[in-house]
Amino acid sequence: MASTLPYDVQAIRTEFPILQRTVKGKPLVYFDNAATAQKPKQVIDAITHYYSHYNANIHRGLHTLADEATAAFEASRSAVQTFIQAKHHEEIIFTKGTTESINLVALAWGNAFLNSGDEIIISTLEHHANIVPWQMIAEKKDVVIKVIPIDADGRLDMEAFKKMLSPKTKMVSVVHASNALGVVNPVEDIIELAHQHGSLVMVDGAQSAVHLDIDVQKLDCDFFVFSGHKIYGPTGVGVLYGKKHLLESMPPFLGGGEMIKEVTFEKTTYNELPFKFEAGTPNIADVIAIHPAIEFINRIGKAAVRKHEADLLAYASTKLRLIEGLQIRGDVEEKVSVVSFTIDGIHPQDLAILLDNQGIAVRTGHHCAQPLMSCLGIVGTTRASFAAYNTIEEIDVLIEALNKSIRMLK
Ligand code: C6P
Repeated sequence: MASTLPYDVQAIRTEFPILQRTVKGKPLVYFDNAATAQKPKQVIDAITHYYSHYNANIHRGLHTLADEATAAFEASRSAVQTFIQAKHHEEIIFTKGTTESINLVALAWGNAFLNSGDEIIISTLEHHANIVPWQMIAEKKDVVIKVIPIDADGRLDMEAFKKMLSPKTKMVSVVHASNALGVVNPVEDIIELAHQHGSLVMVDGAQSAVHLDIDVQKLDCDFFVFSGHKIYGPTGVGVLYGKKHLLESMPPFLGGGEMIKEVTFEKTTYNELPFKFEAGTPNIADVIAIHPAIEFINRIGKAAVRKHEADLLAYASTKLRLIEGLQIRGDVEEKVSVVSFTIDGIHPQDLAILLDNQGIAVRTGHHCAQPLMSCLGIVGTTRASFAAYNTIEEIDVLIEALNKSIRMLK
C-alpha cells in the first residue's frame, strides 16, 4: 500500500531497544500495544539515571539529592498536567495505574458521597477495572449499577443511556476507547447529558490517552484516569485527574506519611492536594520516567501518530476481511488502532500459540472484559493493537502467519 507516512517510522524504531530482538528465531512483531507499549531508550535511561545519580526520597529531605528528585518528580506532574490540559498542577494525582485510580474514586468518593438507592452508570464495554470497584462500593452502600447496552458492533445505545439518567444518577463511569474492540465512545455527549442530570462523570482513558488529544477542561469530565505503561512509559505508575473542588471534598484513600499535615494520637489533619492522595513513598523513578514518555509522544505529535496508526488499522482491516470465516469485532468508524477478530472454528488461544511461534505478539482471550464477551456471545477474540513504531510490512507478516496458522488448525 502506498502510504505517505508523516514521520520516519524506521528512525523511531531505533529508539526502542526491544524491537531489535527476535522471538523463536523470527524478528519480533509486537502487536500487543493495548496491553502495554514498548519503551523508548529515553524512558529506560531516565530510570537508570535516577537510581545512578539522584536516588532520594522526595518532599522530605533537606539535601541536594532530595531536592533534585523532588524537582524531577514535580516536573513530571507538570508534564502530565499539560498532556491532558488540566487547569491546576494539584489536580494530577500519581497512582499505581488506571486500576488504582478507579478504585481511589470508587472507594474514597463513593464512601463519602453515595447513599442507599443512588445509581451508578457504566457501559457494556468496560474493562473489569471499571466494573469491580463499583460493585464493591455498590454492595457496601446499597447502590444500583446500570449498564449502557451496545449494538452488535460495540456502539453504545445512547437512547438507552438517556433513559437511564435520573436525579438518582450520581456517577457515570465510562471507557473512552474500548480495550477489547477499539471502539471510541462519544464521551463529550455522555458528559454533557450526565451533567444535565447532576451526575459526575469519570472517563477511563487507559486506551485513549496515548492516541487521542485529551483536554480535560474542554471535555469537562470530573475525573480522568490512565496508566503510564500504555503511553510508552513505565509500569507501576498511573494518573488520576480530578477537578480540584471534587478532590478537595473527598476523604483520603490511604493513610500514612506524606498525606498528613499534623498527626497526634487524638487527631490527624490531612495534607493539601495532591499530597492528600499520595500516601507513603511513591514510585519515584517511574513517575520521573513518565516525563520522557510524554516528550517522546509530543516530539512526533499525536496527530502524526494517529494518521500512521489509522493507515495501519485500515490496511490490516482490509487484509483481514479477505480471510474466510474471519469476523472483525467492533468494525466501526470511530476507533483507536485496535483490531479484534474471531475466526469460525478456531479458538483464539490456539491461534496465539501459532502466531507466537512466528515471532508475533498479539493478545487473545476476553481482554478483562468478560461481560462484553458474553454480550457478543463469544469466548474471546484475537487482538492486534498498533503503536507509533509498527509498520505495514509487519502487518503483511501477520496476515501471512494467520493464513498459515489457519491452514494448520482447520
Ligand atoms: N488493559 C489490555 O490488554 P492497568 O492494568 O491498571 O494499567 O489498566 C487497567 C485497564 C483499565 N481500563 C482499560 C480500558 C484498559 O485497557 C486497562 C488495561 C490491558 O487491554 C490489560 S488487561
